[in-house]
Amino acid sequence: AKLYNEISRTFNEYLLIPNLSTPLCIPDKIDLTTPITRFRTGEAHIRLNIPFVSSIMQAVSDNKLAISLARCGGLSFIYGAQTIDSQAEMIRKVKKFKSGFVVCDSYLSPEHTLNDILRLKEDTGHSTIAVTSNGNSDGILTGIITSRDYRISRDSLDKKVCHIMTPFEALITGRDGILLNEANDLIWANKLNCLPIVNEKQQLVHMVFRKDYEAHKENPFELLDEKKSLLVGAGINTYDYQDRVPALLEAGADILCLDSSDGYSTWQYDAITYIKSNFPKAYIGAGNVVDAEGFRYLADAGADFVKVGIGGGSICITREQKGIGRGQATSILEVACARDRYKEETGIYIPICSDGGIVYDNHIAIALAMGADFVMMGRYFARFDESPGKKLKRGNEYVKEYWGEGSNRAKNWQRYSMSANKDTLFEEGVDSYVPYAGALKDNLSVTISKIKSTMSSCGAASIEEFQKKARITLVSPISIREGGAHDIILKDKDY
Ligand code: MZP
Repeated sequence: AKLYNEISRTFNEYLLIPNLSTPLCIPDKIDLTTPITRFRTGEAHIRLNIPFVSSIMQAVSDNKLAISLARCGGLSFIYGAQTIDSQAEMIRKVKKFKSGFVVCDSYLSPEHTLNDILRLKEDTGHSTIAVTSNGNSDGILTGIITSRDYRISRDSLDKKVCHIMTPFEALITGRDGILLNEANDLIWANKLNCLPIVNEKQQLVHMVFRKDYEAHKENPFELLDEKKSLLVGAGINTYDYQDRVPALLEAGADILCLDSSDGYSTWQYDAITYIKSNFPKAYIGAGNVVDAEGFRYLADAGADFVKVGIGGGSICITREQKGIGRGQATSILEVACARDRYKEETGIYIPICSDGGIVYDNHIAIALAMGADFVMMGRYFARFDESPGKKLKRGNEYVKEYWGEGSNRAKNWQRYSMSANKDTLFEEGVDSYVPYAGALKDNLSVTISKIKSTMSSCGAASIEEFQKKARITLVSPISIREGGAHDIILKDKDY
């Protein structure tokens, strides 16, 4: 046997050392976009607006959570431990929704405004509407706007009383365009750094963000009332991919991911090569692996991204049951080096995803700093209103159900076992509760704010820059204790 001298470590054992912060990396300027599929420099690839994907789990990623997360700029992989038809149906439900948002004007009478807004929502498939208003109609609008909508008052444009989205925020939140319907809304175009499209009477008919305009320069009218659907992924296994993949692609899945607790296997190699040769346009991630060898194997097979992590999931008992696994930080550090070597050798960049074991928001920042391009989380998302688990009251607290794919409850044996003998199957996951935390969007915006703040302290304005510049230090158990509140009496502690 080969004995590794290096200790296998977790994110909690590291801290980041600040670099020089400058006006270029204040939180508002930080770009969290990240690649999730392989590319050569300059080649097209899929990018997310924020580096978060939700786990391929029955307790996490159904269509409801997928819609919510995609609207915030992330992506869900709809769980694969269900029939092909029901998984495809979930994909279709997500694809029905559009990522843009519409701005309509309230210059009409209140009844008109209400009907117009409802019709616009219906017609465009957008569930978020921003309504421009003048002072008079504010009261009326308050009654008809839902929590997802925005009220934008012209009077407050400069005062910033109401929330006006900048193109950057629009990007971050996954919204990609705005529609206005009045010539004098040109002023808005400038404020929002958009380019106007005018009709033959020089009336403004549409506004687009500059980036979209560039892509449609030849015929900007192509963009009118254009609908972009939300991004969605889907988990698949190494057993029925020949039937499942065409159905999921047909339903509109943007990206697939082979879901296994141990992805360093010939089954994954065969599945990737089969999918790549039969569906050349399909994107497919693979995993999970924890070292350079596993990464290289899946990269050579053609994986578009590689997922890293064995045994670190909050509901996972694989390490106890099988003695297999590796600390998540050590795994990411090694795989990130392998990814960079692969890029030097072949010119191809293959994004890596850190999967499982994120306990605090700062672990996300550390994972990115160590080289992950995005993180996959289960426990984090299971806590929200949108996740499939039931919300229950336990004592004085609300909790949500969260169960592992390797638990008896999930029965997702394809993820764990190669054995045909059902009598010898054993659990690798547990059934549990997590504290209920409210709406996804509210929690995610706080997490994003913390990550941007960390990156700002580390002098990085993008994830790529963060990975290059980050200075990471190992901490002793005593200094971990020093990092929390200590040697004081907390006011809200019960005695
Ligand atoms: P966490 O975010 O809850 O810490 O970890 C979620 C990850 O744990 C999933 O993305 C998946 O890779 C892994 N997982 C899911 N089910 C099990 C299990 O039952 C598991 N053992 O380890």
